[in-house]
Amino acid sequence: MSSDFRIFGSELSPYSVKVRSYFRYKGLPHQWIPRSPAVQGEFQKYAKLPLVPLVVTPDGVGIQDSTPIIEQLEARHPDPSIVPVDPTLAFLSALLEEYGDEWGNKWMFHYRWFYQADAWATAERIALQMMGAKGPLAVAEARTAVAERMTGRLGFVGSSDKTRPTIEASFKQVLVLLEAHLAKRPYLLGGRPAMADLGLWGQLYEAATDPTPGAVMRASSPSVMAWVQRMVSPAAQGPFEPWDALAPTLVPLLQKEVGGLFLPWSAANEAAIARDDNTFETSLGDTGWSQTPQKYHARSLAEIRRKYKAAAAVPGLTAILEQTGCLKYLAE
Ligand SMILES: N[C@@H](CCC(=O)N[C@@H](CS)C(=O)NCC(=O)O)C(=O)O
Repeated sequence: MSSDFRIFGSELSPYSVKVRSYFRYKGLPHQWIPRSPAVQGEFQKYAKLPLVPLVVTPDGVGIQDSTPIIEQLEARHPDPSIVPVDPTLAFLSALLEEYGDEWGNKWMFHYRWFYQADAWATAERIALQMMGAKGPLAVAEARTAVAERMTGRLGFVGSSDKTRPTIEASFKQVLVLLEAHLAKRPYLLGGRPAMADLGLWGQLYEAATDPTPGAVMRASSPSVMAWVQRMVSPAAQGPFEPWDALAPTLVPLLQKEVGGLFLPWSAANEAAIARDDNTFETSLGDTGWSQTPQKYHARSLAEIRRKYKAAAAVPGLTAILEQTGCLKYLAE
């Protein structure tokens, strides 16, 4: 049996490239296996859900869902750690990872499938990965099918004519906030990558490869683009920084984005699931939001609350969460 891990993934999947960058940083031997019909039999042997990434360990165990994948591997291969020793930073890193995975996915998915130029370009890349071996006609047919299927899923992440201004304003806002933060350091928490980088980066890496959001990023955010490039194969350049050094440019991100948009959205989504509603309406910032609830997200919100409960006694953490408007959503 091979001593390598196998990652079944896609270059177009933010959660797959997130896991691949983790493996590269840790120096864990692995094979990257693009998902296609040719590997479907092997994929199905180990996958419980039809989702990538799927990691198969050298002893033949399949693991899915990027956050648990990374947490399980981190427990077994602690060095170099992507979790800061300071428990305040460790929690904020997990919170930012969750924000990237869940809210950042809205920017990525919206821009990718809302605009025709992006939908067409991405559908072409997916079709080539899936059907490239079968020739141009199979690729052309797959491209149309992928574009139709994915455009039809825009509502699942909450993208619509109504929510478009909020999603796009948040994307542009986060670029401004990250540009200020990353102008002074290579990674979000200082000299080395953390969970926070992995979650946010997966989404922004994908956005950078799509025509519309990629053009916005290249025109406005050179430090973010340098980080996007760095995170493809991250390397430690120094230690994590202390909170006091990070705070001036990280507090605005936590306040405006995590406490201002992501967590209020999470709470409204959770309340709708509890009521068994088919749709929910809320206001985020200055605009209205409506969508079908996202069931998976209620589970990951519960998980981030569990992490907060475990860290709540850490001196200073609660004050940061209070200051940034996050506490009321986490301390329930
Ligand atoms: N929460 C999961 C999300 C995984 C996920 O949504 N994967 C998508 C691609 S990004 C997928 O496999 N979708 C099914 C498909 O494209 O056929 C994770 O973090 O791994």
